[in-house]
Amino acid sequence: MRYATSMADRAGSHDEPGGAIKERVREKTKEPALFGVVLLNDDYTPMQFVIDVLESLFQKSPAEAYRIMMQVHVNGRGIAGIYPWEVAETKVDTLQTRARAEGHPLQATIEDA
Ligand code: TYC
Repeated sequence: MRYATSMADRAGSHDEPGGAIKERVREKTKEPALFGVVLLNDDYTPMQFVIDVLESLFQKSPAEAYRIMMQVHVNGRGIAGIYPWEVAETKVDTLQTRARAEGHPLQATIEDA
């Protein structure tokens, strides 16, 4: 921590001589926490729908989208992308809205990255 001046302490009697006022200021920047959006396998969602979602919502190339879809199909789960919390939540929301609109049971969860 270091100290900087501001209006923050003017209400009290902590004013420094010459009008300088002490306030804590964060020196180290903190990266936002990251979370993985995990796609789950099911028996009904068409492979092509999963590939389309990976390309359009998770910005994957066609080859990468195919790879991730097959990973989920074979292993039961796979990471579609890694994002800050609110972005991950919105991706899951959009994915489920699109899936339900087309009658697919596709599910995704969020996990610590
Ligand atoms: N298992 C599905 C099928 O055989 C394909 C699939 C892949 C479904 C990935 C969901 O997250 C998923 N049609």
